[in-house]
Amino acid sequence: MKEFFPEIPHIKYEGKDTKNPMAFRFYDPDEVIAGKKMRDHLKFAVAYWHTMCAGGSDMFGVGTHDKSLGADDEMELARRKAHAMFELLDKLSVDYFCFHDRDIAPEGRCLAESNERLDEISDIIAGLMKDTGKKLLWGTANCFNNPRYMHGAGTSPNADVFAYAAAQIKKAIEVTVKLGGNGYVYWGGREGYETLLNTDMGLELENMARLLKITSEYGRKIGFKGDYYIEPKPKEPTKHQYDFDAATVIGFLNAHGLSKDFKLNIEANHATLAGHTFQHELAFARVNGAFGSIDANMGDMLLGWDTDQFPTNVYDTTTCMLEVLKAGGFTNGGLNFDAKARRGSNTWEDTVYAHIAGMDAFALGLRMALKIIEDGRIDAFVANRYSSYNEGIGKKIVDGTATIEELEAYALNMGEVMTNTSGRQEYLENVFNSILF
Ligand code: XLS
Ligand code: NI
Ligand code: NI
Repeated sequence: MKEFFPEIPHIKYEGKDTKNPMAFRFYDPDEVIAGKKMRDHLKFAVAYWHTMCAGGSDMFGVGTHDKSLGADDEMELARRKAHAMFELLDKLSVDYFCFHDRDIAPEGRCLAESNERLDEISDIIAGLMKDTGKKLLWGTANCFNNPRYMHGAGTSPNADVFAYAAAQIKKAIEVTVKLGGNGYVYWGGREGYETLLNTDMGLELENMARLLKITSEYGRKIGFKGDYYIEPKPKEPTKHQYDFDAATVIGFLNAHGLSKDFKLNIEANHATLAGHTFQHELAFARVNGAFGSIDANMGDMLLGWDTDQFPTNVYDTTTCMLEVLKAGGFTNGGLNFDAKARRGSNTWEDTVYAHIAGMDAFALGLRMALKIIEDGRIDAFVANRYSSYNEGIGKKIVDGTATIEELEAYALNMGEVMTNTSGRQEYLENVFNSILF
């Protein structure tokens, strides 16, 4: 195939002082730090739906970025998009991609035709993967766009819709397995409600679990060895999404016996929509053994929706990479840029600048997170803060050997708690800054 983006060069690492906008300043893919290449620490992925499909349309206007790639029918466009994405992966030194079924191949007139189209395009993608060594971070099914899903997929009141969604997800998992995907994501799409006046919440939640169970078990049967992820989001498109946040999803998975086979895909912008920090969601997943993968983006403090901006906030990328390192790094997961350039940034150069900005912000975040760990002051402070659990009554509490009577006797004898020491938040914030700058 011809080169689609002759105006875009191979993006190289030129170091932090370069003024070349088509270069990395912090991301040096093959540089080894803390025992691993940067590319293996960060495991960047391009999101097919944003990078190859989204043209900038919003509720007030049509697309601004022509992504038709010179094709004049939708299947020809699908073929070209596949080739064009691999050109971008190569030029950006991104090793992974993620897709929804309907991103790679447009929906046909019936499920059978949609499936045939998926077969054709996934053959092309498989060939390109073989030629380039690029990998699939995860696949997923778009069960929210088509009007049939207007009341949800697994949570639709209409059993025919449940059946259709199950069949669509079955095929999406098959394609994921065919492409050697490391993961499969379930984002709730329209699994939620607009009003409880028309909603049987109990049945909807049970059915959502049934859909996860029947499709995930099928994946294992056909040899899917990767991770299943749920991607929490509190609202949008529905007023209340059932997969509200990490805590809600972990509770749901436990309640339905699904926790063994599911981890979480944490998206930065979804965390803030839920009223949490990105780091909170990552930490909550990690301490519950459910940390899996990340949708790397950011929201806007002044806007209450999923703006899906490319991440450029280095505080957030640093605290994110601290959590990733504490989790032992990514296994099957990675950093998927579920992000798009703004509507006014309407050229392929802008798409590339956006990826460079996100990759450099995370590369810098990784470097800073390693410096914070190496410095050791913050970790040492936290360890010391809890040191009362290392001996005496504290040790008995964490070992589970302290009885309630013993705790009462201890408290009566103590009189009053005399040793509550300062949490030193401002000191720690200053240490954090002093390491970064
Ligand atoms: C939407 C979600 C979606 C998932 C994949 O808000 O972020 O893009 O990542 O279905
Ligand atoms: Ni996402
Ligand atoms: Ni999102």
